[in-house]
Amino acid sequence: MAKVIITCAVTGAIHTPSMSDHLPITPQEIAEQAIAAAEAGAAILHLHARDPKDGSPTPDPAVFMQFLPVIKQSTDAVINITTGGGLGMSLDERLAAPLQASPEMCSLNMGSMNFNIAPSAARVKTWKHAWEKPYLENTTNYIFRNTFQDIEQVVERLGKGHGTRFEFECYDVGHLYNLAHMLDRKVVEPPLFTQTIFGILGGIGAEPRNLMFMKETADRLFGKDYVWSVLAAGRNQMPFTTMAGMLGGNVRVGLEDSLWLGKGVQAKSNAEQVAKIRRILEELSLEIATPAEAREMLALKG
Ligand code: KMH
Ligand code: ZN
Repeated sequence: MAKVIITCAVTGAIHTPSMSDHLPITPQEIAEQAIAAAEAGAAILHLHARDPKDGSPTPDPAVFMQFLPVIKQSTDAVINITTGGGLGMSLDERLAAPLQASPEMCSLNMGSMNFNIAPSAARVKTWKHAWEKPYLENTTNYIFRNTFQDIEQVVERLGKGHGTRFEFECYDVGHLYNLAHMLDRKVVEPPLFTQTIFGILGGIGAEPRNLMFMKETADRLFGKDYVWSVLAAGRNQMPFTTMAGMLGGNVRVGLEDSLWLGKGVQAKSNAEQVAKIRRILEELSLEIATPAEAREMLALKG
């Protein structure tokens, strides 16, 4: 059986500082947590940046450059930079840091969608920063824009321009068909690292039958041309990644996707979540892929 690639999504642009004291914000915190996650078993580190002053998501390449070299110096993990960015960023802003850093891997979101994270604001009692509440509430009227032209532009500028390969983010069944369309037209090349995503309000719900359906659809569309991975938001993170492991898939954890370790227990770090899923997978007699093995499985430039 193939080894399991663990991706860790370290901070993201969904959660805000008031939701958890453990969410890494500054370049130093992001670097420290990313390195610890790699030491715990993550072969791939999916990275966003935040404004060190107030924790708001930033596309500023100068901020990315404060932590990317530090992480590269201390780990062999694959660097995967977001092209999704955060609420309100233009495509050019979203591409600025990846184009400067030329990473082995970037995320590529496979369709436009509503993306509502406002419900998670209800749990917050006091706000640390003025931007957080409106940021979350704006998502009731937010369209996460990823048109066919946007997708092709990302592939053109990063894939063709820099040899970057992609984590294809598929939040619903239609996104798998969008990816198949890109494969048919030879816009993208196998192996397709396909991240199927469950439990984002606006995408497919976190129900086991949906996980099976997404897998079966991807099997039908891509056959041997894809490498399957799963992430699920919030409390569904560990159950869904466990199911993925049992079904021969790869997994993504990290504080971008969930602030929790278990019921009522916040994760104190990204490494804690990596260690937990690693423990579960190894208990199931599965082996964890090293960064070198992940590079080979995903045909990365290295
Ligand atoms: N926030 C995740 C559900 C991106 O950065 O491009 C998906 C993601 C998007 O990681
Ligand atoms: Zn992300």
